[in-house]
Parts: sequence; C-alpha cells; structure tokens
Amino acid sequence: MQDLTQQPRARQRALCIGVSPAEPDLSELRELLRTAGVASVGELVQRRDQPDPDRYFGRGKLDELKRAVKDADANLVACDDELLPRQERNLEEALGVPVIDRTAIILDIFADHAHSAEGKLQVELAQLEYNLARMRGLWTHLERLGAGRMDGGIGTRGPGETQIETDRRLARDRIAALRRRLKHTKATRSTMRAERERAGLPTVALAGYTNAGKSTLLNALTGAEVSVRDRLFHTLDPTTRSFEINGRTYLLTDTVGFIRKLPHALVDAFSATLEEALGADLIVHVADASVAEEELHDMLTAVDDVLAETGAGERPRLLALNKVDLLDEERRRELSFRFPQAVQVSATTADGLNELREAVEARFLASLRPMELLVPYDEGTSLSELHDVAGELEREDTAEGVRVRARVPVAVAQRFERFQSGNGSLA
Ligand SMILES: Nc1nc2c(ncn2[C@@H]2O[C@H](COP(=O)(O)OP(=O)(O)OP(=O)(O)O)[C@@H](O)[C@H]2O)c(=O)[nH]1
Ligand SMILES: [Mg+2]
Repeated sequence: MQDLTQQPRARQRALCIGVSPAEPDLSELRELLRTAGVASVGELVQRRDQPDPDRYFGRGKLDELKRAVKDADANLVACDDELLPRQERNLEEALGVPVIDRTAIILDIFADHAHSAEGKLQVELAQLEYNLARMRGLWTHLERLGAGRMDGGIGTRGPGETQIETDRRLARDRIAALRRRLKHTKATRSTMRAERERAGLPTVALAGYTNAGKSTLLNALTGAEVSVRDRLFHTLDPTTRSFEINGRTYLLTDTVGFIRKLPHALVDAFSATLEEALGADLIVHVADASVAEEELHDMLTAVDDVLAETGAGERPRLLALNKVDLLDEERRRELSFRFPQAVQVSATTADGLNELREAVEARFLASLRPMELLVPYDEGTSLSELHDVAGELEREDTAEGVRVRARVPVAVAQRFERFQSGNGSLA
C-alpha cells in the first residue's frame, strides 16, 4: 500500500480514448500524460457527433475497447474529454481498469506544479470541486490534508450513504474555508497592485497556450530566470519583472498557460489571479507559431475564449508569434500575410525582440498625454516621480524651476496638473 502511493505513476500504462465529429487527435492528451509521468500505450477513437451519455463510446465500440486494453496491456484508460460521473463509473465497470478523464489529468499536473501558497489553495479548491461531483478520491485527499480520519477506515469498504453525506459536508466546509482564504490573498494582491498603480508603471501581461514560450520570452525581455521547460503548465504562479524600453520602465507578468477544454473548476479557481494579471495595460498573446496551421488556429481560439471568459476580452492586445526560428522563410511570409498586425519573434534566438519592444512602446505612446510643466526646485520628489512614469524628459532649468515637456500616462497625469504651464500641448 505504502510503496504504491510512493511511485504510483511509474507503473501506469494508459490507453487513450477520444470521441469527436472530426478525426479525433489525441496527441495533446498523450502530451498531458507525459507531463503527468504516465506512459501512453495505445489509443482508440470513435467518430461520432456526441459521446454516448452513459458509456462515452457506443456499445459496439466498447467491446473493441475491452480488447484494446487487453492487447496493449494497459492498466488505465485516459479519456480526452471530461467524463460525467455516470460515464466514468460505467466504463470502469465494463473495463475492469481505472478510467481517468482529461480534467483529472490536468488537475493532477496543476497539483504537482503549484508552488506558491496561493497556487496550492487554488488547485486544491479546483480538485475538491471536481471530486465533490464524484466523491471519488476525496478520502485520500482529506487524509493527506490531515483533516482527520473517520472510524471505519479508508479503503476498507465503499462509503455508505451516510458516509457520502459526511464526505460531502466535509468537502463543502473545506471549499468554503479555501474560498475565504483565497479572498484574503486576493485582498493582499490588490494592495500590491494599488502600489504599482501609484507608481504609474505601465503593465504588460504575457498570456497564451501552455508551452507557447511565455516564460522564455519573459526571461529574454527582462533578464529574469523564470524556470522554462518543455512540459505543459510549467508556470502556475504569475511572475512580474520590470524592463525598460527607451528609458521607460514597464512591468511584465508571466501567467498560467491555457489549453483547449480547460477544466471549469480551474478557470474559476484561477480567475482572481488571472483577472489581476490580465487587467494589464496591454496583453501580449504569445503563440507557438511552429505548429501546423490548424493547430495554431485552435490554440489561438482557445486562448481568445479564456480571455473573454475572464473578462479580459476587451483589453488592448498584441499577438506575438513565437518560435519562428523553427520556420522557413516561406512559412514566415505566409504568417505575415495571415497576421499582418502580429510580431514574429523567437524568444530563444532573440530574433524580433526589438520589433516586439517597439510594438509595445507604440501602444503606450499612443495612449500618453503630452504635458508641459513647470516644476519648482523644491519639488524634487515630483520630478523624479515624473521621470519614473514618463521616461525620457525634455527639461530646461529656468529661474522659477525646471521646465519639462513629457508624455505622461493618462492614469497618473492628474497628479502633475498643478505644475501645468501653457495649455499642455506640445509644439
Ligand atoms: N525553438 C524555440 N523554442 C522555444 C522558443 N521559446 C520557447 N521555446 C521552448 O518551448 C518550451 C516551452 O517554453 P516555456 O517558456 O516554458 O513556455 P510557457 O509558455 O511558459 O509554458 P507554460 O508555463 O507551461 O504555460 C521550452 O522547451 C522552451 O525552450 C523559441 O522561440 N524557439
Ligand atoms: Mg511558463
């Protein structure tokens, strides 16, 4: 029992299944399993409009699946969709091996990759909500949290009705407690944001599909050393670093990656962090341009959907097509026809980074308010503050004070209005 929980995944051999009206593609599911440390030993797909409501596959296909599990010597079946509890139960009964769905795998990866206290709370909340619908694995979950062992023993018998009621109540209590704690961390974060806003620094958020190269790009632009890996959902916690473009400081935030069919519980659990990051002045949507056309389209759409869902759909946005070092000239030309507004970059070779910086800066300059100010000499603090928010200043020392021409972010312009001389327009 003990050693099973020590290295449970090493011996897991999964057969992948999927249903889709078009030809189902299970490569992403295999990638998710690889990230979770589970081997894929085969696959079986069915083309149909909707999965069967009771068994996911149709009856005839189910026999084929049974044989496939046996032939591949699989001890696990992994489904590309989130399963209804009923579908999962029926499949397990028919197959005699555990069945996990896409959501469970993603939650598992998130649980593994969460490092910050907040990230851990968010993942735990998402897991509890997923489990609450199934009441499966909840015991081990609460046990691990030290929530106390109930008489009757874990795994010695199936939970009876009252047991399930107790489980549900425990889960709901825990969910409520987690929500309260998350609310608290959210409050701390908004204080931090208020401080940043006072500083008046423009903010840029990197958003995009998992593995698109967001962290690599953050590192390339800011000289940070955020961990980068060829696995899915490597980054869960937003990291913010500052960098400069032509003397002006910007704050750049890396965010959690998105994926098709992102579990709802996770979107909810992460919505506070996401909202915060995506409230940036500019969202740079980073995409992996080295994938096939259709996949690129799907990934762009998946990210657009999550952005819209988290209320960031209307923020100013810039598309960065990353990994162009993997493309030939012809493909790059094709992409520039298809996405004329996008910047093509390679975070690893630094190709296109200057264009990206220019594009980011251009967005800000367009939103700045030109001001002509006269700052008295005893207002040194205001002057250095102005330096921070406006970058390079045109300044001239006069008898009355420093005469300054600057382009100031609208959000903080009001603070400098009292120094305004003339009508504020630049010649
Ligand atoms: N060839 C090439 N590889 C890149 C480029 N940018 C990133 N990669 C690779 O792509 C993989 C994923 O990079 P990350 O920066 O971790 O991606 P991410 O978007 O932060 O991923 P998550 O945090 O998992 O959402 C790594 O193996 C990187 O080395 C690029 O411009 N060219
Ligand atoms: Mg990352």
